Amino acid sequence: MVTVIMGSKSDWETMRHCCDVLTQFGVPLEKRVLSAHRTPAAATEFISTAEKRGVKVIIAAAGGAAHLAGVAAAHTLLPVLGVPMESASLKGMDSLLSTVQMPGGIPVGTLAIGKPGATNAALLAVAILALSDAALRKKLETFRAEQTQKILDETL
Ligand code: RP5
Repeated sequence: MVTVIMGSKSDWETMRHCCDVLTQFGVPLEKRVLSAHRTPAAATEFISTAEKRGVKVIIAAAGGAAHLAGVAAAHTLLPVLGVPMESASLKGMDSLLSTVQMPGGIPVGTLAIGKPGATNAALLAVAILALSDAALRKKLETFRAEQTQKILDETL
């Protein structure tokens, strides 16, 4: 199972793409709005208990002073993938830097800003899970082959 958390419901329009990809691969997921700043106790409780619920990968999206992925990583040994949300004032550069610039010792695998990052977080989670799931690996191979063929078939 994969956990997808986001700092605000306003992140959902972007993060729905992440959940759509996980669903497309048949990966069970749980999704919640939880904030490192607005709901710190609930966020840490949810993250700390994720492994016991059978979660294997955590995807955390936040924008602005985006601390959710870092806080998540501090509270679990599970791999944490961070998705910086595109912010109105700084176009997501604030989110990107505050997600990616973790101190050595507590890693967050940071993806691209916005929709590409949301999609790729799901694909990276699938790749991690596929290391120990042959059926999922097959689905990933098929996805890549179809994607390649789609590009090769493009006409202009
Ligand atoms: C962050 O602040 C959220 O992840 C969101 O990207 C940003 C803005 O949140 P709202 O003011 O739209 O709730 O915590």
